[in-house]
Amino acid sequence: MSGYTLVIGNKNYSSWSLRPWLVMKHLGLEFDEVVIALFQGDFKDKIFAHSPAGKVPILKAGGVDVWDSLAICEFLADQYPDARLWPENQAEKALARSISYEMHSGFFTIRNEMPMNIRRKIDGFKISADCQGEIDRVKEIWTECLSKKTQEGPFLFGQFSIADAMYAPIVWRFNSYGVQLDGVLADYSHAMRSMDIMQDWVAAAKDEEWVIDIAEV
Ligand SMILES: N[C@@H](CCC(=O)N[C@@H](CS)C(=O)NCC(=O)O)C(=O)O
Repeated sequence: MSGYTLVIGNKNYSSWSLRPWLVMKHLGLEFDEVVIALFQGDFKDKIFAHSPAGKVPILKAGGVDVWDSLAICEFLADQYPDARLWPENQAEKALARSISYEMHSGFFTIRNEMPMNIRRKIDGFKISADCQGEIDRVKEIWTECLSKKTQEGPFLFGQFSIADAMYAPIVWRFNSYGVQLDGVLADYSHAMRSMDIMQDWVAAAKDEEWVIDIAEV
């Protein structure tokens, strides 16, 4: 299938947009990108012009529209089975799906208190007890995956998978707000941040001039 368009929000802030964008770049797909500056002017009308759900990201795939980050990732996994966007091993696939859906449906405190803001690097950020609890859960997840993985590679299941895409914004949040990572967790964060496709996203985020005040905590 060709003729993809991915509608996304500001690269500096839109954590949900980053996830399917990374997966599409990882697949090496050619696609058009429509970036909508969120929370500015008639941004909502611009989003509604693409999807009745009124949120980004949205994938337009040759007559098929898919919205919601994880639905887009699942659609791509179905379209490109040979790319193994989920691990092949059934136990690892179940774990990868569980942690991806856990991210998609939870971690509200991290999302609220530590918005993704790729440009930002803050010293002495005060982390609430609730937020610390969620940070500890993320560290537990990463530690479990990295210790159980059966494939070679620096990512949660060895090779890059949808699970890494789902946790990519968390990697940036930990980096921006100074969450300390050691050993294998520090290595994982470094591997994620060093990916060429991630660096391309970061460069574009740094070039953006839009500022969303509520995300500048
Ligand atoms: N569950 C959705 C969440 C999408 C979402 O909340 N997107 C934000 C940007 S990161 C958005 O469109 N915000 C604009 C608004 O809520 O009006 C997904 O996974 O894609």
